[in-house]
Amino acid sequence: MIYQPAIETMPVAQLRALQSERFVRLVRYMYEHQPFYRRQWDAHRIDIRSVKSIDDIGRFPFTIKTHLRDEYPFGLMAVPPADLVRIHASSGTTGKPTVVGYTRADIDMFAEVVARSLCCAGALPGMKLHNAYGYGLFTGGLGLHYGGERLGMAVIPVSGGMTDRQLMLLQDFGPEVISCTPSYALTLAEAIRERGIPLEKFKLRYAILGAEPWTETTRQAVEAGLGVTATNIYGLSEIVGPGVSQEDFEEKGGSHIWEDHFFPEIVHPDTGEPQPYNTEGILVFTTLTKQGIPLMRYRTNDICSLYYDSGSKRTHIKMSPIKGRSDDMLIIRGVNLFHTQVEAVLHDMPEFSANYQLIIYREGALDAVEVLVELSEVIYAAIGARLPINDEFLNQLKRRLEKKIKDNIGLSMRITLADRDALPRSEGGKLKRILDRR
Ligand code: DLL
Repeated sequence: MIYQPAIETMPVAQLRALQSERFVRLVRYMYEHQPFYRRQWDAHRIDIRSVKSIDDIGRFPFTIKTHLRDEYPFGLMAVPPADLVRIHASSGTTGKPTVVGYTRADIDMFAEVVARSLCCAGALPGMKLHNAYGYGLFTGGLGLHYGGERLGMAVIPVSGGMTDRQLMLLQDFGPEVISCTPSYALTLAEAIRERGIPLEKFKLRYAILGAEPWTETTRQAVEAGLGVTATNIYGLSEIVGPGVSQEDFEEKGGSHIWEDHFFPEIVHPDTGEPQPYNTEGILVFTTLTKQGIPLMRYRTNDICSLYYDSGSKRTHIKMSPIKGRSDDMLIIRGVNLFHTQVEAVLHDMPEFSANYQLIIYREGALDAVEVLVELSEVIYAAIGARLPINDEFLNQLKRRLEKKIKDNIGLSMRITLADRDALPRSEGGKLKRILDRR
């Protein structure tokens, strides 16, 4: 089902006209209500009266996370605190978090784009949504919650963690849809297998996974382990939360960005120059309809590319899966590395599981990478429960993975087979895949 067909299938030229109209209005609104932008644009001598369409967007400077931090907590808000109905904050690992305030209209828009996303993921009114995203300052829990209700689903606000209780509710309540991080979906799938619960005990059909990068390796494991069709939901609190983009459950591959609310650009990481479609770079968003804290050309630091898919049911532009964040990119012996690249290599080798971790360490003066990876159930079934260390077969397997990584990524990495269940699992939130020991 398409939730809002008139918008989601709007011809691109019409969509562009709508964006232009909204953009011109936005620029005036921001100039009047956000002193930060007035100062910044005055300094850049931007005459906002000369802004006529979305094509003028390139004249505006970027917004970066530091700007939000500098204005902590409420300096960037365009409305007085009394007009806000909710405040979220991103979990910054260092320093102050970034704070986002929502007016009633913002919450309404947030619910609308998440309802759209849920439908795009296969969910229908009347279904039940087991929402295992964390409730709290993080936008995942409440974001999916309001979107599910808007669509007409019964939302079960489980939040993350307490896996056994989740398994009980999944069986007893029989939700057709689950939302959680991909790493937590793996945890659930594994727990189901370990406890020997047959998939017939569940009614799950769709999983909506996001908040961290993931690849086809994880998709396969989650789809098989939970008996679902799994799709990608993307978003960030600065822009709204989840529901900025969503993958269609029948098309898969890329995710539609809801362009009537969020105008996307891809820019070059170093020069900031706009990049053509199908070229990788930094994803930048301008919020076209937000009231509480509209942002102009916000650099997400997420790496992906944009493209129009003429074979799609909807007209909105698609983004490729996020490869990683530019600030999380490792540079190892001159080679750029995201952990998702290693995950993608694992995809071609069913002998390995989707549980892996990268350890970055020093080897003399150079940086080096160790891949810790667990074997898949296929192998355990074949060799018995524990890992025999000197088995020639396992050494061969390691060498094959080593070569595949070298061929695909261009780096030699040390492969270590981790004992079963030795690697950290997600307990509900985002999982840390990289351990920097330098
Ligand atoms: O993670 C919002 C969200 C909640 C999205 C639930 C999807 C589902 P933040 O905590 O502000 O917001 O983190 C945003 O997480 O810039 C990306 O780096 C990463 N991220 C989010 N979704 C995806 C995804 C939420 N589907 C940051 N794939 C973003 C890859 C993702 N990375």
